[in-house]
Amino acid sequence: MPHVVSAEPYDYTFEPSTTALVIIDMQRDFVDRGGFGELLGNDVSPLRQVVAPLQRVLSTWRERGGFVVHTREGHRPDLSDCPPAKRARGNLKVGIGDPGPLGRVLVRGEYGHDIVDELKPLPSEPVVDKPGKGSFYATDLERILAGRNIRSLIVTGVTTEVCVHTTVREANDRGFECLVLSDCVGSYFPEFQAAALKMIAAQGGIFGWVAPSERLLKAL
Ligand code: TIU
Repeated sequence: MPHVVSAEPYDYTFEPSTTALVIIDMQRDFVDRGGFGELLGNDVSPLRQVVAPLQRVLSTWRERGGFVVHTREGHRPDLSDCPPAKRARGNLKVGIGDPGPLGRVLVRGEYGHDIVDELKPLPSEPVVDKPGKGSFYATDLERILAGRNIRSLIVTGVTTEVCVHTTVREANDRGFECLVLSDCVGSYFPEFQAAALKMIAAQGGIFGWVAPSERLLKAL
């Protein structure tokens, strides 16, 4: 049965069996002190605020039997999948691949690279490891979604204007209908958070829809 969420710029309709909850990069490297996000010069505290509302959405979505996909940004330990340009960017003293307070920065298998305990994936939930900001670039996400006939994505995670936006744009071009939950996505910059959400729903929903999570919970 189709569900309707009151959203911007107009109602978002989805069929739960063809919808995935996508949780983007809720990794210690972005959300916790000492990780990649802080090494880039950011205050990570705004990202921590996303955890509690996202936990509520995740538990309700799981209770309803909904499909969940998690992503993680990061690289192979030998960094062979990290473009030198990405590693060099920012002239960081401690950057991608270097040992940091949470282990080697943005490297798969390290403590900082993994998802925070509060949102730990279940064994049945695919975790997509991605080398870029977008979740479709150089990953098998599209195959995973096609295999389940998924056409709609409820998008959450961090950061709003970087990995969330890139993913929504990639998904939109592939024909997915995306609802971004405004309190379940986070940015280090309040002004970017506001602008990024506006950009999604503007122009008749040029990239998709935006709503606070309580509206989704109500529909469920
Ligand atoms: N720096 C920043 O805002 N974000 C990233 O580098 N990656 C993600 O957004 N996941």
